[in-house]
Amino acid sequence: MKGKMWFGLLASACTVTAAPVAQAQSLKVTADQTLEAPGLSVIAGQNTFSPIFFDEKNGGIQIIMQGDRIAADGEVRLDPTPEQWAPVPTFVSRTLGPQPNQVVMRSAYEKFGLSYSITVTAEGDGFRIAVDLDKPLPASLAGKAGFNLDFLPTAYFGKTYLMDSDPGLFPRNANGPMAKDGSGNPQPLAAGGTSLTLAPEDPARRVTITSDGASLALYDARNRAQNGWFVVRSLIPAGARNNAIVWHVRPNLVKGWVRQPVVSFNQAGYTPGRDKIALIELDPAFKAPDEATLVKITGDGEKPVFTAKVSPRGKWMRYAYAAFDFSSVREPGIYAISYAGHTTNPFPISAHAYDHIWQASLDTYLAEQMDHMRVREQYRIWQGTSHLDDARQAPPNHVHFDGYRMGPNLDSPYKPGQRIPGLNVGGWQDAGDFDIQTPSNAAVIRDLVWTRELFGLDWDETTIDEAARDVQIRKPDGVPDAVQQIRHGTLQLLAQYKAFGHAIVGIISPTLKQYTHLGDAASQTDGRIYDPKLGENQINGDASGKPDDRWAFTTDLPANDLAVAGALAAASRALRDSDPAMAAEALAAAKALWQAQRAKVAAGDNRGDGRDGPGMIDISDAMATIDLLIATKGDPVYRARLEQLLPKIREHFAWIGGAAVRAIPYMGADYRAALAPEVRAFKEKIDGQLADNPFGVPIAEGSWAGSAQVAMFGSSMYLLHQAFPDIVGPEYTLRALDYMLGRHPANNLSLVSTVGTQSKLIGYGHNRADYTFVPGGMVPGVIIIKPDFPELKTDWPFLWFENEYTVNTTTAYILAANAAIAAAGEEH
Ligand SMILES: [Ca+2]
Ligand SMILES: [Ca+2]
Repeated sequence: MKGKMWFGLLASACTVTAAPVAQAQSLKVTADQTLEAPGLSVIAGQNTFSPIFFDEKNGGIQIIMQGDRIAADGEVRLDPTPEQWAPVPTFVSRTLGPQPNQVVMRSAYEKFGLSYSITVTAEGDGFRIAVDLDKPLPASLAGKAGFNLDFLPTAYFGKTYLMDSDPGLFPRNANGPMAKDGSGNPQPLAAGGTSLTLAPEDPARRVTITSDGASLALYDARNRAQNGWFVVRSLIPAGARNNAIVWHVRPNLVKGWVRQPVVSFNQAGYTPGRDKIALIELDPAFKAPDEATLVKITGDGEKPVFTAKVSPRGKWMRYAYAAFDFSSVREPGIYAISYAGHTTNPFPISAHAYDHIWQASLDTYLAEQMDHMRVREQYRIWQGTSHLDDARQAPPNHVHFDGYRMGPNLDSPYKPGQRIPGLNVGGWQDAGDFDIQTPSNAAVIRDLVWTRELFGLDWDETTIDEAARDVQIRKPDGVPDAVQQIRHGTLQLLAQYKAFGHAIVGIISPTLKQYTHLGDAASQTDGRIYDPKLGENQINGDASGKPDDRWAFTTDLPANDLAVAGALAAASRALRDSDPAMAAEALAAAKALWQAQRAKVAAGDNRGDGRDGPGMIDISDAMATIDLLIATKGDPVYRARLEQLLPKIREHFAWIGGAAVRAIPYMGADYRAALAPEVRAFKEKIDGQLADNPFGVPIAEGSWAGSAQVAMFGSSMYLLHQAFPDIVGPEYTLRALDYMLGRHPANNLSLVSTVGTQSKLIGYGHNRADYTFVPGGMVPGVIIIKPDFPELKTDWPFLWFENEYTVNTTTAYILAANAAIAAAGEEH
């Protein structure tokens, strides 16, 4: 099979060396059933399409080339440019094939009567893909089903392609052409050839695909949706079965390529007295020096000031790690780390290093997410006044495309489609989409109240005028922004309570077309209340005939009620001075919501909205009880309940432990004595778990990256440290800060946009189509592409599981950052 035509002209330079080198570079199957060569991983059927989000660009056959995952979703698809919610195949199995270095993936579209295997076999210095159908295509799929392989747009911007010998440029912007039939389908950029080379000029990105039989087409799926990729496709010929599609894929292997070390540290720098440990992430094939040097940078240039041996930190995922400890350097200044011939970007050692690490999260990101307000920052309007037409009652028995679902009972006095007055106030748009998720809104309130109670949080940089629905960033109004934000969230939670007598699941766009909205929140709906008596384009005062008002999903879920009870109890404390009437109303609602859940909690009613894990009812009950206990300064009702909850606190200590110690001042000495062994046991357990990775924080390995868990870990450990300083030290909280601000796998960017010397500046916020950021937002961070590839893309904004800011992740950061500042203050 070597020396075939597809091997091509470009290979000649690489093949002049002797056969053993080519041999060494050919793909080999691993114990994890991936195919690996130096600088190349081909993974098939390891990451599957999501049951909630469908196409996440993390399924099928994927190619990691010289350290970047440049291709994904190699699968049979029913459309040349499928969108996120288009039909996706069901993963059936992954096995090793009968030939050496061969992986066989089986998939199916049951609904369409299509099942097949895709066989990936090492071939030369690339691989062969063969699609074998169990039966020829059903007539309904002829001319529709094809094999697609998606290439990451940012990997190919500014580069060229060759379809056979016909050259083309990858467009920087989606520029069509579109089919003229009004279908909304893009036409291919190039088609009709049997050989396609992507980026022939770039050895790090060059991939040649040759098809036996079926011709190749190249599409720009961004013509249909901004998050589309470049799609290479062959249609499956009618009647074909075995070898229905055969591709030979040859990613260029750069001879001797080794991934360069990633030196990761806190991009905000370090306070002089604290520990300072950089981690070095190493390709196991890299010849790693055993020393690193700290250099100091002044107006006269840079000079080495400290050199030390690095200490091995073991292997984790596909990399090896080493630590460079420069804690002994305390002199304020600008520093950088020099390792293996490369010097990092600079960072400060300074008593002021953390003076401004969380403020943008509060005064800019959270302000930008405020619903029902106009948000201005000097010349820039972040959004016009949004969603004034909230909200209509969602119908029963409805499964919504974003995971919301309504059962047969509405738990609401309103009829399906009926307008619910009063909901068009307060709250935050949860994330890069524009819905109000009640539990995350409740978490934002709690985080802000706790940060204020524990650490102050008197920052004022923003004018917030609820009556005028007006927000102006960079214009202090004399009122702490946190208090104003707490009030803004409370307005929404109380509005829900007044309308329904309970918390609801949330408020979201009724149609997919509206949901995919990108840009200004104010234009997601027309802001006018839907009146069915008006024609679609008719307007009458504040009403219109457009049924674009968001829907309220009103199911009464005990865990949500308790989350809201806790948030309202917390809010009552924060608002006591500035708005005693609202504080009293919030506390009364919190008590009533808590009381109304007693029978359901006793019955173990653990219903969720499909997003919550099991056990949430106990966690929510404990959290609500603690916030009510604090709000009532030790009401015996909540004391008694918290005593009863001790076994649940023990069971879910990672979630509740930090909160549990906040209750100590209101409980008897027995309570503290009961917690002490739990804290000790938890510390032992967590130390054991954390030894599994070099970063010293819990790293999520699921389908959404875990910066939020790291933030919660940081603040919980600080609360445990405060209450039991002899058991838990401040180092966990500082490690959490280090992780969030850059000391994490994959790269060294701070996960909080604009915080630190280098941060994530291409995020999945409302402005993601512009490849920009919302200052202060924290992204989820590093995901594990299974089986072992840690990924945080730097230049592509559309992977929500790595890049999407959420409000409660960001407020969890505000709390954790303040805890870390306090922890750093203890280390002298
Ligand atoms: Ca303010
Ligand atoms: Ca409307």
